[in-house]
Amino acid sequence: MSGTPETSLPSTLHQALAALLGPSGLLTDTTDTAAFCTDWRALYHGRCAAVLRPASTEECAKAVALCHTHGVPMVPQGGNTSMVGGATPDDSGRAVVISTTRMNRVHSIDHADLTMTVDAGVTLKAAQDAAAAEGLFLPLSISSEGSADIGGVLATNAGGNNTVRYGNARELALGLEAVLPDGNVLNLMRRLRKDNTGYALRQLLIGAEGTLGIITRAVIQLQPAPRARETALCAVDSAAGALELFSAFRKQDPAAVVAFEFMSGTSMALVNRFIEGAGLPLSEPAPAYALVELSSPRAGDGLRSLMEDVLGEALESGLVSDAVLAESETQRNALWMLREEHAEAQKRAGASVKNDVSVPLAAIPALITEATAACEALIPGIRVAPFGHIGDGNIHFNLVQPEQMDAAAFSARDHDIMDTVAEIVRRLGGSFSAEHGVGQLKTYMMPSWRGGAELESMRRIKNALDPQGLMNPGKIFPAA
Ligand code: FAD
Ligand code: 2HG
Ligand code: ZN
Repeated sequence: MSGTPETSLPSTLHQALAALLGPSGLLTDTTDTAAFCTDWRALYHGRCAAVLRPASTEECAKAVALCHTHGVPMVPQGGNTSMVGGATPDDSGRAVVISTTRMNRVHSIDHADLTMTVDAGVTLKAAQDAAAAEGLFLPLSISSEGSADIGGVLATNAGGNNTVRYGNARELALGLEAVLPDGNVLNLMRRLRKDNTGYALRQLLIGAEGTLGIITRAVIQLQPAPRARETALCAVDSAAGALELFSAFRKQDPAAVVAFEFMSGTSMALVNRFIEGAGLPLSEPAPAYALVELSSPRAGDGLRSLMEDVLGEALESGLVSDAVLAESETQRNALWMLREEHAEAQKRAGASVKNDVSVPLAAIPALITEATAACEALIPGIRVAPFGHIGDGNIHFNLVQPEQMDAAAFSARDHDIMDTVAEIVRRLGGSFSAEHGVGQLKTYMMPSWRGGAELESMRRIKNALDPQGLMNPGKIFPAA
């Protein structure tokens, strides 16, 4: 049975969009649009007047210009993996979702410049694979990379598993093209490493969560492919232990460390319980774990001896109680699976509240101890399941509902929990959102965290580029 359009576009707009985008570029049936109106976490269930799927920058620009003329709100969407409801329309049914999935060409790879030129709708995984096929490496890795696309990772300035060595998405983008809220195309596709000619507008679009325009193409910096790689899972007694281990690796060779991830015993136990095929390759469960990866573009770069030296000493001193080194790509994948399935495992464990926070590295042990005590006092039985990119100071301080508690009752406490953790993070000099952004989930935190001149400057920039407030309304900015 086919669904019915819940809301209709103004008929002149509908006709113009149909003529521009064709049948596969314009979806109005609710059975087709429903998936675009719910987020990965199923926190938000919006509605939209239509989903527009332009196949090129030109089509996207014309579609945006038409929506602008008709005063129709637009919600840019890539892989729809936002953790903060960033790509979900509100429930008014007035907005259109503009999906980039049909803009999906890898245009070129330049071996001299070490860059790739890609459309926004190329998934991160497809971009990584295209680079690998040419003996190169795209150094951005996130668990959602099979769905998240280049436009989405740039719009959210995604971080991830290799940020510790190569930086966030922002650091990787040399060029950008975007359609502004009025349909004008901003072409910043210069692939220059040096270019000091006024404001770096591409950096404004990056991390703007779709509130300033729709990213349509980008030039991404690549690296030579790794030829040597060592991966180990280590049992430690605490986050402080993991940090000490991180420091030991960094002292030996900071350039070799391409990932350093933390997993609490509780969060690892959820992976082992809820993810098929997961299994801890250590003699017994530990209070916490570190996953470390070293890599080099030079084969036989002595990484194995670096790994063995550092771990040997750490095992001897008791800093690490047990460790396993990957002896093959299959084993490496199995170790990474234990880390990458954390989000999925927590989703299956029931309702959860996510705090994607960052603090200075030295404050991580205090964050974990203090926030654990505060949350346990707030909701007895709450499951404290932190994990994350400890080498970047970014901990996903996630809380899973008590086993016997009603999921809706737990979710209703989300602000209590977020505020409790946020106050500790604030005291420790951190940020309430390290990599997932603000979206619609965390707009309420903006005035107290970014208020005054900072939020006012953001509003002025928004108003200058989007005076009608049509581009991704309700995101980043709290209602005035
Ligand atoms: P969407 O979810 O579609 O959109 C995200 C935001 O960007 C929205 O505000 C949307 O309006 C905007 N947007 C999307 N495309 C465009 C565009 N072309 N132009 C302008 N604005 C646009 N994030 C991390 O940083 N690090 C992680 O390690 C990480 N791991 C994750 C693991 C899982 C399992 C999941 C579900 C999410 C994870 N995330 C992570 C969050 C999310 O995947 C990232 O933020 C990702 O970058 C979003 O990409 P997307 O294409 O899915 O964007
Ligand atoms: C990760 O690092 C993602 O795996 C998801 O950022 C974090 O589930 C989360 O909170
Ligand atoms: Zn993360």
